[in-house]
Amino acid sequence: MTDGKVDNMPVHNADIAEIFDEIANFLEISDANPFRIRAYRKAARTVGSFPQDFKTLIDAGTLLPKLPGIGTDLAAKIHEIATTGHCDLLDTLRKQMPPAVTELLKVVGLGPKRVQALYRELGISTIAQLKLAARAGRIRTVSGFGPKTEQHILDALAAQNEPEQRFIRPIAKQYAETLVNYLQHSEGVNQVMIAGSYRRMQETVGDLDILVTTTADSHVMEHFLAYDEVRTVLAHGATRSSVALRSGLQVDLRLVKTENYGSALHYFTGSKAHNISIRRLARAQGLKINEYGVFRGNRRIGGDTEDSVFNAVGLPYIAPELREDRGEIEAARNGLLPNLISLNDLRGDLHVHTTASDGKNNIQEMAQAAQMRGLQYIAITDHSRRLTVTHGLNPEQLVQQINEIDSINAQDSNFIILKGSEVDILEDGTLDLPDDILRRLDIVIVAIHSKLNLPRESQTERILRAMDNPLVNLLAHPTGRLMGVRRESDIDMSKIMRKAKERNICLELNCQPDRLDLNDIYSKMARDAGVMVSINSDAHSILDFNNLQYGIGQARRGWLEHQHVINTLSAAQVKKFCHSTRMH
Ligand code: DGT
Ligand code: CA
Ligand code: CA
Repeated sequence: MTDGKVDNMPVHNADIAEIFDEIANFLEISDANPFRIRAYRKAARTVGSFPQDFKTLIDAGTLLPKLPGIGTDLAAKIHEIATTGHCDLLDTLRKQMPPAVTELLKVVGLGPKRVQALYRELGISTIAQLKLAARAGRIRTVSGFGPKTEQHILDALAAQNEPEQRFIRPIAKQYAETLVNYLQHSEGVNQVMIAGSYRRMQETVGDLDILVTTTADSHVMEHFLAYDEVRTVLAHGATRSSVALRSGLQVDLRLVKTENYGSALHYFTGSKAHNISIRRLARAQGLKINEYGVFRGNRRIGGDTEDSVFNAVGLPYIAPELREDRGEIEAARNGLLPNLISLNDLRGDLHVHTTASDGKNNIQEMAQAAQMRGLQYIAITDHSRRLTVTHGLNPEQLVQQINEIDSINAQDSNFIILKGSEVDILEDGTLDLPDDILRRLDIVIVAIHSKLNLPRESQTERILRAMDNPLVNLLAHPTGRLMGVRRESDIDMSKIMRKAKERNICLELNCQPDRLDLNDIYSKMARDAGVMVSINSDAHSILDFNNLQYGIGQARRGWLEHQHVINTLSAAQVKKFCHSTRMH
């Protein structure tokens, strides 16, 4: 997994510890002397928690300190691993084992004792054999195994074969936050940080990558494995472990040293493509980068903070959301990194539903909830009549709502409610409400909700035709995708963008976590095309304003700055913008 290894990366105590642990595993499987096995286990712990780098000591010609439980034989092995990155004994043991045993050990989390028992009693040495035996109920016949363990093995195997299950952010967040909180309460823990796609604010998360720094004698690894929510331990080592939670979410936990924290965080934040480009840049400058630091020869010149990693290769800090190798390194080099939008920049929300259509709260409740989140205005944009399942409004009902909003606004000048509608685009591209009523609104949103599978050309034409109506201000959830339910509609986005630019129509970045539509790529496309984006909750209840954070995450991945987003403007400016394109 760590392609850094081929870079001839410096050997650290953690690597030595890992090799000792692996040796102990193999010794255990091959029925070696228990004292010898224990000696390696103990050495792994001692080496892993030793505060100075053995490799550095050896390179400096310093004699290795005397350590409890480390005799001449083990000291020689430390020396061997530190200088070569390998251990002959491990290589020999590995060769003596059927190759799949390593796989059994790693993946199923059976532990050496059990792997050995299965090997000896049932001749199981491959995953396929293990699966057959478990299905046939033969595992439970081995002493020390019961039906429960057998089921556990079947579950673990099934989990491996499942098509990759990705979690949308709010779900991942829920599991991540409780776990982080749990880890933070473990003794001796300093920092707990989630890296990977989660930190890059990706719309879905494959697994969580958690980094932890600790004081010397922390038992955070044991604490992690003992977490209530752990269903299966997939791998267990001195410095890295992987588990599957009951939810199915996989978590990788890595213990890193405080002085390596920055480089480890950078490495495990990724993306992989970004890392590769950064390393290429480093190489061109005669430097080497891996999760342990930035090196010139054997000298370490950065890695305690992420800043130091970027600075070592001559770059300013790059926000995690941008790290996709989509031009961020070049932008950083040229001083052209975007000043990314943040949640605080939003002054209003232009897409909000109420009980008048399919929302759960009335106008005042929605307004109050938005105000409590620091917003200055919302646009009430209930569905139009065509959407009968949502109790869409007919012209009379919309007029009634317009009057109601006027009277609410008259009572309270601290918060502004804009009058709007989410008008359905009919199949022929005409709108579901007549112009004379749309003209009375502050903002007109259009969207398709039916016939989402039209062929590309007709779908695109349909939307373009709607956008040609001079009263239209905003195209909501442009692609119509619903993660886990349906793919995006087949539309020619560059044509839509061109029309939006020409007609000064905003494209929505809908913040519902299973929509996040526009996505990151399209958001950046809008930015590049000079099309304004509107980051809207599409709230159907007071709780939904909480979703704005996910839209902001996506917007940041799309390089958006506050000036690219219409609802960073004041209510008056938004009204003006919306009316500026109307022909009277
Ligand atoms: P995910 O989990 O599928 O949502 O996406 P990530 O980005 O979290 O990917 P993951 O969990 O496989 O790995 C976490 C980070 O570790 C990844 O973003 C970059 C780093 N990484 C993993 N494998 C490699 C590798 O082979 N080479 C490099 N350069 N970096 C890697
Ligand atoms: Ca991940
Ligand atoms: Ca991972």
